[in-house]
Amino acid sequence: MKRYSGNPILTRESIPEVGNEICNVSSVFNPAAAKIEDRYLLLLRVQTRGRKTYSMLAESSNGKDFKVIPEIVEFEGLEHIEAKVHHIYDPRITVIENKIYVTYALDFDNVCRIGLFTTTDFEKMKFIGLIGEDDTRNGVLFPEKFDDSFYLLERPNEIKVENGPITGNQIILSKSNDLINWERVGTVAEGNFHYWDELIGSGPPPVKTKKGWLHIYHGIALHYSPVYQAGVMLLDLNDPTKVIARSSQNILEPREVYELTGQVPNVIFPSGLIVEEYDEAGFAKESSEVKLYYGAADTSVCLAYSNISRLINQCYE
Ligand code: BMA
Repeated sequence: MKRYSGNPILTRESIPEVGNEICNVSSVFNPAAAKIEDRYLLLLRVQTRGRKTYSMLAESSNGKDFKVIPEIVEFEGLEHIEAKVHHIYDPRITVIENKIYVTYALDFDNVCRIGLFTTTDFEKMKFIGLIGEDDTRNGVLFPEKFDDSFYLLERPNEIKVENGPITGNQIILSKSNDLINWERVGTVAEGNFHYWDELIGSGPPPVKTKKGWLHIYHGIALHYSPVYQAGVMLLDLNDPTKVIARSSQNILEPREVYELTGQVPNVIFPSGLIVEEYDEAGFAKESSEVKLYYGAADTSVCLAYSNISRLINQCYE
């Protein structure tokens, strides 16, 4: 990937004041992305100095210069959950049959779940339900239904890292025909202990290409302190539990000062992806530019470029 020279594209200074809560915030990071009728949208994770998490929207006409809208995104329907939700964060946006879905991680007392929401305007998120496994994160919906089912990649939290959160080393596939009841289909990929991707989790939603589902994910190397990087894999179009190819090297790793230092150092967290061109059958064009939006050091939002054919080739390297 090639970093945009104007990085970071959003910092704490980009966040306008909203009421008493959003004022001189700590950080903005891990954005979801969508391009809707030529408008580039980023759904932002904004963290206050009280370590409260809010969602805010930024928009742009060129995908580089974003303006943050001075409003807090509202969540509707969470009163149906009995347990206390502490944080709602790390969104991913998927548009399926013209309907906008957003998956978020929801932190409860001792567990993390994936919450599924739908929205028409990004001002209000309507809660659909808690989906996937009982303790899980990094939930990402596929952009289309197949075999009459919705498909979800998720990362069950099964590993406790010293001084860190409960995390995991496998991405699994789940399916549902009503978005409410989900069943595990199987394992898609596992972490490679001793290498750059010891623990893994999905990044943005997979992209349909003629060669397979192209999927960017994060890998964590567990040195003395973890290093988060981005990698890429290609999954079978009909059976995404089959990995066709997976890059042995990362495609983006912390190197710039804004990635090396911050609230959590050494973090590149890929979470939003815009593919500029699709063909008439809905496959991403191999020549299409790709914009990857990522959180840097849990502190700011950055942009990196590539194209579909380079990313596919990288899966085989
Ligand atoms: C993960 C998630 C991400 C975060 C990353 C690095 O466990 O909490 O939101 O960016 O850690 O701190």
